[in-house]
Amino acid sequence: MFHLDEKQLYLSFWRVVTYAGIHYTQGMKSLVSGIQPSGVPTIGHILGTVKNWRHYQESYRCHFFIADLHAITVQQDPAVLRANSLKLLAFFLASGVDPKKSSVTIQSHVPQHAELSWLLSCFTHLGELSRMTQFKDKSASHSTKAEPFGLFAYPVLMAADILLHEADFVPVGADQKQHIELTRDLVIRFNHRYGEVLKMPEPIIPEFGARVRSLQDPTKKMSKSDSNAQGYISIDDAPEVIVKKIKKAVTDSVGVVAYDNERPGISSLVEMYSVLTDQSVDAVEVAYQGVGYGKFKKDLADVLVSIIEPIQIEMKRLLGDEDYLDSLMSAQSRLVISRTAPYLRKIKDAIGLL
Ligand code: AQP
Repeated sequence: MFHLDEKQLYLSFWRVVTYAGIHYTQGMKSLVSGIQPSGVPTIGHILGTVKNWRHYQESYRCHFFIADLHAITVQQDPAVLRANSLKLLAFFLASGVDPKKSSVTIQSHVPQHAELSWLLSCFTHLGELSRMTQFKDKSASHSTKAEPFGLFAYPVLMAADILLHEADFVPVGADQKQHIELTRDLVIRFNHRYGEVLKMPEPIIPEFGARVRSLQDPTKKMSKSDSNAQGYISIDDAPEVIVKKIKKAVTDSVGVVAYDNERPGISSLVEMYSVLTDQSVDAVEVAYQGVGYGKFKKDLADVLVSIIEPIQIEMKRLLGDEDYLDSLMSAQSRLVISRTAPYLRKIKDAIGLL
């Protein structure tokens, strides 16, 4: 597994090539990452994934996508899903994704994702899927036997997303590690049968910020679909809402600003502050020695606002220009379809499909 260490960024510069308006450096390793439009992104998405995308696109051939096919594994209101998908596209761009350097698509606009998912499902064991903790967690909210098959098959579609783009690296939060392991097992199984066709991906999991926790239940991950909006900071939250949510974040009565596994509430806030300000946890602890939670929470809220506000302003501008977003979506999906179709053909040839 790769951790976020500049030294480990694989740089192999040969020469720059331009393909359908996107400038790539030949020989660059590739990287894939996506987010579901199952709600409005949270600070967990910024810290766990998007924060690093801007840097990745300088060093890797990146593909970023809005995982709408994944989102429908849980029931979605059609109008809300459409709005969230566009909002997520604007969020990607406002966070620094540059369509001249990286490709960015809506997953359902590239049918190869779903097609490869079916092919891979024929190599996936039911037992493997039933061991996935995300399936167990999410299916717990359904009445018995009413879980959709798509929720069960979610990791296979995720494997298809990664393998279709021949990704060398996949930056994910710690909760997704099990899905990447399944993808790697599928590569071994498939290649053992058909030769070296699928590329083996490596996860990139940041040591810190890989699992931003709920502000109300710090034993749980912060999630955009949490029924308690006090549990997350969303990209839609106004500055005063952010301040209030952080003020109400669950801590303890010890009153010492420190990272301590026995105190998940304050530890989670310390971790968030350390990642947002690029300081070590030790430095944060020293800076807040003898200072109560009140001052620390105020500073954390200020940092959050300073990061979220510029993204909000840029998102608003982009969402006001639907023509631009529409033409970007069509141009990018055409590009990605033409790039991935020959590789999918190669996979089908290997299996023996005429
Ligand atoms: N709280 C988090 N901390 C760190 N990383 C996170 N990610 C999401 N939440 C956190 C990372 O973002 C990537 C894409 O996530 P996603 O939205 O597609 O799916 P998710 O992980 O299921 O996110 P949510 O917010 O919990 O969505 P819902 O509520 O719809 O299930 C992943 O790499 C993820 O780790």
